[in-house]
Amino acid sequence: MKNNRTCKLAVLLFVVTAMTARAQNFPSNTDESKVPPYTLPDVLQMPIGKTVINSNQWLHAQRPYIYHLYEKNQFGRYPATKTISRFKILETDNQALDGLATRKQVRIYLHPADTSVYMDVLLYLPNAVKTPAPVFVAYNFSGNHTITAEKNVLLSNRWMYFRGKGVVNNRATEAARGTDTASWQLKTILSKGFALATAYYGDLEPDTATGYTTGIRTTLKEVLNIQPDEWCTMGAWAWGLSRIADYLQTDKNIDAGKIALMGHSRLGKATLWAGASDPRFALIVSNESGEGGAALSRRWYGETVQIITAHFPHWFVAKYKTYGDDVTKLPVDGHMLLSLMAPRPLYVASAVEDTWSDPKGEFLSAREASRVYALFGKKGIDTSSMPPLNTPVGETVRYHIRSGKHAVTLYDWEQYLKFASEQFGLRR
Ligand code: GTR
Repeated sequence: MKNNRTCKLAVLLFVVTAMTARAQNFPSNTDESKVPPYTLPDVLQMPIGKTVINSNQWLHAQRPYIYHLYEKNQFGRYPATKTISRFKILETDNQALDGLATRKQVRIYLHPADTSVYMDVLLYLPNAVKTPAPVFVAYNFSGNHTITAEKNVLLSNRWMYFRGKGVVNNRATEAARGTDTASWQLKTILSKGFALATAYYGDLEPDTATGYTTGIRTTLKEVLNIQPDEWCTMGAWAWGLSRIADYLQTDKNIDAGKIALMGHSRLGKATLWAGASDPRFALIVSNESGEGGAALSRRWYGETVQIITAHFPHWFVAKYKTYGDDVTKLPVDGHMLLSLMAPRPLYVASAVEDTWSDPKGEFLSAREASRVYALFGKKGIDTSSMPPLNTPVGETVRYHIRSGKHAVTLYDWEQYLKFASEQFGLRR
């Protein structure tokens, strides 16, 4: 009888322990007092044991080493291309937005023969700027037609992940036109003298686990000589940003030396990988990119590697998922991804209610990456405590935490435009 009870107790204890271990593995934490201590890999520590002491060592040894770690563990290979894109101007209006801008819609054909493989770029150029304009490049989440109410902007016929207003059976309808103007602040961007180039991220690959079967990882497999599992959805999206840069370099109204990249959330992660992979992007903005982007995976707060790879297995290469159980084995962390932007200006932004992206982790990551900027004589973020709300800090690396939710707001754009004007040496 006693033995029996002991046995039952032992079984119960085992089950409880197993459940607790599992619960500790899986959940996310949003209680700062529960964040356990952690140690980040030292971004300046070379594999041969030495510490990087100058920009030359960084550029020629440490940076390629860290970039390779990202290829291997998180994003896969970034296929090289011999400018395969062809461009077709589908539409132009030099009196768009009541004369404020010239609108162009450009189709970028990505396949040498198959004309069904393309992405459509919506470009607004500021009419008041008579010289080639600096430009912000940023993907949109639900089609070019959502960023403005202008009637002539082509309605995307692609599959839509987000089922917002006007999306029926995962396809856009006319009712979706202009439904996301708040995230874009077109008039502000243009009146500050910047152009804006945007494209729908789903033009490259639908945002699902099987999206690769119809996306560029399949349609361009032979052209780019890369198998779908050698890269990932994030990689495909990032690569598409480089194709936008290909076009912008050919447009005489654009200053190709002043191409800034901005990305929000999942597209912020893709943006950071594009910034790391393509030096033509002269300035990079991460808006609440969170886990797998600017945030620190080793800091147990908000989304985790385990959660993100369970929900979005296609976003990263399969290897990334293997670190879910023990993130200390991951050879990289968010600060190392940010460091790959150096010495180019970098803006990292969070929102206070967006705990899922771990604002503090994003801040600490930007601060840590600033050590690399110091090698170039550039000042990044040198304060160790989080700044107050709505108070940007830092110079070549800048950070803010905004009041409010996970979004891109007018406040965010105002900071990015000011930052880009300063960093590009423009008087705006
Ligand atoms: C969430 C995801 C985040 C972030 C976000 C978004 O569901 O967990 O990593 O990328 O989506 O893109 O809106």
